[in-house]
Parts: sequence; structure tokens; C-alpha cells
Amino acid sequence: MGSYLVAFGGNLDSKVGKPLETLHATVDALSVLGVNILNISRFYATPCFPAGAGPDYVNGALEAESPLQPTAFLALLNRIEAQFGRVRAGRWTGRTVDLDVIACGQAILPDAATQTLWRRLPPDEQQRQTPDRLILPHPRLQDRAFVLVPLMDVAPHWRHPLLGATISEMCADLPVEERRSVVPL
Ligand code: A4P
Ligand code: MG
Repeated sequence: MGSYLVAFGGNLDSKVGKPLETLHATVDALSVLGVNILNISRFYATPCFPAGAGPDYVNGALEAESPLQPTAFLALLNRIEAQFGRVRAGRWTGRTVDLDVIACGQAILPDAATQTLWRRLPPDEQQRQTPDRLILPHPRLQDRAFVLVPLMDVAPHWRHPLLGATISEMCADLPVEERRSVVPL
């Protein structure tokens, strides 16, 4: 049984409605498909990253249990994204819903060296290169207020297995204006 942290967000309307409605429907779909949701964050309005690349987002995070292994769990998340009209038009482009696996307990995938390589990728390369396999913990987690602030609601004490910092510590390390730009709905 895996213990998962999942971040979700969206900034485009889907067949079920606005991003907030789509995200509620996405969470319901996870439950229906056998994911046991233990804890869910508030939903937040967040400015689009990169700035100006599209409408603002709604973001949230949850903690869940699933009998699936990480790769099968990501495949399930990808199926739900497709169900709600996610189209992969390019890196960091607008989306109806994005579901990212942030962590599976303390698992490091595929290995520490590869996770570290992706984590240290310079910003211009981040937009050019896309991993073709699951990387855990999610390589951008420590950089993103729209991930860390919602995670504060569900798992402030979870500790990054390579950085050694908790969600709470990583969140405190963000520039204060980035943290403040993530506003509960
Ligand atoms: N992949 C590898 N590791 C993971 C993982 N831990 N979780 C692979 C999910 N996917 C993972 O993902 C690209 C590839 O990464 C996939 O093939 C998957 O197998 P993707 O979901 O197709 O692309 P993406 O969502 O554009 O990339 P990524 O890395 O998830 O980007 P981010 O960091 O999530 O950025 N602004 C605001 N305010 N809020 C947002 O939520 N999101 C993004 C996407 C940009 N700007 C945003 C937001
Ligand atoms: Mg994604």
C-alpha cells in the first residue's frame, strides 16, 4: 500500500465547468477509482507560472493511499486527466487539470542521481526537457508556492528524502511574495 502526496491544478474550462468544478470532479473520480483520500487541502487561486502564460490557476493537494505501485498510480492519474479533457500541448501550457505525484512516502525514483539531475536542471532547460519516466519526489516541488502552500494543509511534516527539509521548511524558504500570492478561495 503506497502513501501518496498528489498536487492538482487547472486553469482552463472543461466539459464539467470552471477549474474549481473540474477539480472537485477530479477528486471524486479518484475516490470512485479506488484511491483512498485521507486528507485534502483547501483550494487556492494562484497566479499562472510562467507569469502571463495563461489564466490564473486553481490549485490544491491531497494525501491518499492506494494499492497501486507509483508507475501504475501515475497512469491512473493520467487517465483521469484525459477524462477531463487534458491535452498535452507542450510544457507548462494551460490545462483543464494536471495531476502530479509529489511523493510516495520516502521513495526515490528512479534513483537519487537521476532525481538530483532533474531537480538541478537550469530553468531554461526545465521548459525544454520532459522526463519520460516517473521522477520522485517531483523534481520541482521545492520551488513552487502553488504546490507547497496547499501541501501545508495536508502534510506539513513530510520530509524530502534527499533535501532533508519538511514541507513546512521548504515553504518557509520561498520568497514571501510568492507564498502570499497563493490565496485560499
Ligand atoms: N513525470 C515525471 N515525474 C512525474 C511526477 N512526479 N508526477 C513525467 C507527474 N508526472 C511526472 O508531465 C510531463 C512528464 O513528466 C510526463 O510524461 C510524466 O510521465 P506533464 O504532466 O505532461 O507536464 P507538465 O504538467 O507540464 O509538467 P510538470 O513537470 O508536471 O509541470 P508542473 O511543474 O506541474 O508545471 N502555474 C500555476 N499557478 N499552477 C500550476 O499548477 N502548473 C504548471 C505545470 C505550470 N504553471 C502552473 C501550474
Ligand atoms: Mg503534470
